[in-house]
Amino acid sequence: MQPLFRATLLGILISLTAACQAETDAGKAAAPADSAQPAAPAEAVAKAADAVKVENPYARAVPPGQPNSASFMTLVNTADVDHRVMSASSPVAATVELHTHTNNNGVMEMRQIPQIDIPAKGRAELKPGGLHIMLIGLQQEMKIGESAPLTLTFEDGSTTTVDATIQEITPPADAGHMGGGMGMKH
Ligand SMILES: [Cu+2]
Repeated sequence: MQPLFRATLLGILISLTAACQAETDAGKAAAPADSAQPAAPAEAVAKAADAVKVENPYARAVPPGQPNSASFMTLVNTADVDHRVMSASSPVAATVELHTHTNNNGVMEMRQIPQIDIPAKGRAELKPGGLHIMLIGLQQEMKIGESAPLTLTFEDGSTTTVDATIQEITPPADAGHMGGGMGMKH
C-alpha cells in the first residue's frame, strides 16, 4: 500500500508541475506584448487630466466693450510622462486660443501656439507677459470677483474644467508695448 501511495503522490506532483508549466507557457503565448509588463498599461490609461493639476486659475478683468481678455494659471504635471494642453474653450469667449509672448526686436508680441507642454514631474506657468490662454470675442463682461469657466483639453482628449477668478491685472512694469497689445492686437 505504501509504495503505491508514494507512486500516486509522485504522479500527482508530476502532473501538477506539468499542468503548471503548460499554463505558464499558454499564458505567455496568449499574452499580447503590452500585458507582459503589468505596470505599463496602468500608466498608459492614466488620463492627462488626472495627472495635471491646475493651480490658481485667474483671468484679466476688462472694462465693458473690450473685446478680449486672457487667462493664466500654473499647470503641475504629477506624472512620469510629459503632457500637453492642446486647446481650451470657455463660454465667456467666442474663440479661445493658446498664446505666448515673444520679444520681437524689443517689441513684445503675442502669437498663437499649437500646444502648451507640461514636462514630466514639471510645471508650466501661464502668466502676464508669457504663456496665456487668450479669450477672444468676449460674450460677457469680465467683472472683478466673478469667475469664468475654462475647459482645457489634453493630448489624449481628456479635459479639465476650472473656474478662473476674474482679477484686475496690471501689465508687468517692463512690458512696454504689451499693455496696448493685449487690448488692441486681438
Ligand atoms: Cu494673447
